[in-house]
Amino acid sequence: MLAQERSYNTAELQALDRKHHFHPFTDHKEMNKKGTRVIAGAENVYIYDTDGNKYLDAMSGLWCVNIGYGRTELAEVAKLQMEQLPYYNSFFQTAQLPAIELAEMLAEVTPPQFNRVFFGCSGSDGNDTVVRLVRYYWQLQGQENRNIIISRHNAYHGSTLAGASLGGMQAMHAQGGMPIPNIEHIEQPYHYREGGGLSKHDFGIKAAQALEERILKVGADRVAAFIGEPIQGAGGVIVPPASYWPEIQRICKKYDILLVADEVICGFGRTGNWFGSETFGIEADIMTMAKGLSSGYQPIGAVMIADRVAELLDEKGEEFSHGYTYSGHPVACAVALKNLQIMRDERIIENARAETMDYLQNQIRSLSDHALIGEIRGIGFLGAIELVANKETRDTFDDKGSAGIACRDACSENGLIMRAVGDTMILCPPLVITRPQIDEMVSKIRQSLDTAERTLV
Ligand code: PXG
Repeated sequence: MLAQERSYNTAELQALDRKHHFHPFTDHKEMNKKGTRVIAGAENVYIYDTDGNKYLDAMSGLWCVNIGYGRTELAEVAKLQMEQLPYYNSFFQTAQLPAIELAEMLAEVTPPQFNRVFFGCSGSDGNDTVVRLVRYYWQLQGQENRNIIISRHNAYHGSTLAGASLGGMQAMHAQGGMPIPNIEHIEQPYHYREGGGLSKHDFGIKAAQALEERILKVGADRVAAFIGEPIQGAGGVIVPPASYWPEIQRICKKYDILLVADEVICGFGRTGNWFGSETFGIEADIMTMAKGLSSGYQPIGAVMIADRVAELLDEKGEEFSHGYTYSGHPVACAVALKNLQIMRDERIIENARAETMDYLQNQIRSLSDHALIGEIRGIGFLGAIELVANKETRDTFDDKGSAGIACRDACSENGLIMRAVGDTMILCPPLVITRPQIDEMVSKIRQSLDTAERTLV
């Protein structure tokens, strides 16, 4: 019997949850007013709660279920692997088959400069690894002072101390002594809100040149790396102008600074190519990956290391004093490997690109006549709908994200899961979403916008 067909006592589950569960990124007072939505099962692009309600999950969980829910092949490999070898580590010169095979597969699907991988459990710990790795890289070359990493305001790189410090989220920094030392933040390429009247092209160049200005300010011999998401996800799906990344690349090359692409959201087909770096022509030295790596079926993250970095580590390095008990966890690796094999063998990215990607982007843009919509942006299977009170002035209803909350709540009433980042509604559906499902999603969005509009004015 499928989870969604069983019967549950939702009120009892909610009471237990309220009593014992401290949730991530949750205002518990708000949540407890209505009780958590308890999810019981999922299939394809739909999730089901314990009251039997069905929702189209336009967020792929948390930007991760790229392959869609319910792929039993992944459950089967997890079972087999647990029976054969549920755990062994990769420390102290040992290895096991799934980690070796996944490493080989990652070398195959990532851009050509990548042939080595360090495994972790999430995107956050991956970015901790990045901080350790880039500082170690410069240390090995006798440049200990090259330890500054430049990131951007409104970036999201995770929730560990290093991840949140690299990120540019003020609310996170405000809760506990962050950023850690030697992290700098520059402006983000957010044309709609911060373009200052410039064309997209000129603004993209200007936003990228903030990197050069900061490098010169802190001293070129101090800067170890620049990190960026090809498209900022949690910041509100900020799609940079086409001029942005080539200019960032040029500046990194000029000052010999490592370029880190945080592909945690953009990786594994999200932008219509295997990696966001390919969509934007970024030639990264390091890539952080998680989420779509296993389509969220297992917690796993990975940091890809380009040959030029790996060769130096091999040549000059001793022991890299860093690693996690679950680095290269065999069950997580086996599941991730199967996920990637399915993506490759079923040509999920190529098919989605050919059949639904442009359709999705066109359909969401068909909403632009709605009175609440200021801007619609997106690439591949990522989209953002920014809500405003006034299309001309771009004014919002307030600075509390009320429009976003109203629309998000209306969505869930209408059987649609969307995420609100302030007043920006986010779309990140599984890559296997079909055209009729896109139609269903877009019509539910329009319906929800209408409801939100009525509550706001
Ligand atoms: N980098 C990026 C670009 C991310 O989007 C992380 C790193 C951290 O990954 P882990 O696996 O440690 O969560 C992320 C995660 C949201 C939301 O509300 C976004 C993320 C995670 C949780 C919530 O949009 N992104």
